[in-house]
Amino acid sequence: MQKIAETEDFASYLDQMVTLDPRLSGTACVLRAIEAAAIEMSDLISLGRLYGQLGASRGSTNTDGDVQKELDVLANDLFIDAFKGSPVAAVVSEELSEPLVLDPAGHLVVAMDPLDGSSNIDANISIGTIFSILPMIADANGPEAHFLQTGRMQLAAGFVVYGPQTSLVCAFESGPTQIFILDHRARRFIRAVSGPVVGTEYAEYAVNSSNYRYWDPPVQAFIDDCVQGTDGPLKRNYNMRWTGSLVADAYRILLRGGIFLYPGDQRTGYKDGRLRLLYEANPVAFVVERAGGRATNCVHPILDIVPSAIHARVPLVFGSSDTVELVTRYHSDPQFSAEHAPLFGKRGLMRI
Ligand code: AFP
Repeated sequence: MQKIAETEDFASYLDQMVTLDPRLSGTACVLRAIEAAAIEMSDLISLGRLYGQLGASRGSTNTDGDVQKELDVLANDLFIDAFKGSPVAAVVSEELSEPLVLDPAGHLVVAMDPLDGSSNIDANISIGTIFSILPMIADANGPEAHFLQTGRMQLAAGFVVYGPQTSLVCAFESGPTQIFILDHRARRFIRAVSGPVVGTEYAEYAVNSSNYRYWDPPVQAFIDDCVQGTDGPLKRNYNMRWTGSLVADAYRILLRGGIFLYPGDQRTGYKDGRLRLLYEANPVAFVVERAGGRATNCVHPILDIVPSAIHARVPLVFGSSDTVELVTRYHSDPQFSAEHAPLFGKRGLMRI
């Protein structure tokens, strides 16, 4: 096996970041805990049904109202146990209705989706863990208050993709996004991409098109124009991908560009879309922006949004900066959107 330079693994990267800024030692401790738990998760997930009915429902529901899968709860417990050895004062998890207080002497809080994409478990499609590390705030009125900060306050954030490779995507407040791949033989994450750049060359959109009839007109107009390709006003042919797993779509966009949309829609409970601000949109926006991309709620930067509650949802659009800004224009400039509507009033090729 080729000798990997010591400076190229996740542990060495964390050491480098702490050397540059000793105040990050607590954050690095939390990230080491996430790394260890992710390796354990990767082992379990790779066994699939051999380990047990990981995709089986437990009869309980999470804050999404989604039925909890065996692996959802197992992942939640595994990461929370891992945090107990680090300065984490409290955790918000998609699997827990209220913040969980851990170390009262801790100075950090963590928001996480311990297992994102769990409806894909039995289909052997990539799933993931998403994490956001925030500083505690002074004079907070209860544990929840620490989490109601904008995403710009994140000290570090990222996600793990349990796929053909188990990859860890991470960024600190300062410095570019980094991508590490798990070497199962050495049981450590090795740096694979330092400073990925979300390109603008690749015309590809990720959206669940079955919701088309529920979208607001600007989103319909944008997707219509993508579908029309070079025959339409965008003069580009677009490809489409939808994995049903945010981390898989985010990883692909980090590496080759494109745009992801989960907008609000007219379905009950989906006014602000499906994805959660604290532990899905903010961490993804954090790493995408540090890779030169953009992330908005269709109009405003995700990282500027003050959470109204720990499980608040938010419409999410992220990816190549020019395309994200184009979607904003469809929303903010009705004339532009109308001009892009196909002539003769027919709303596009995708009337459903
Ligand atoms: P699950 O964790 O319930 O599978 O949801 C996954 C997810 O939160 C995100 O990873 C996907 O991008 C999105 O939902 C898929 O949503 P739809 O099932 O509505 O397409």
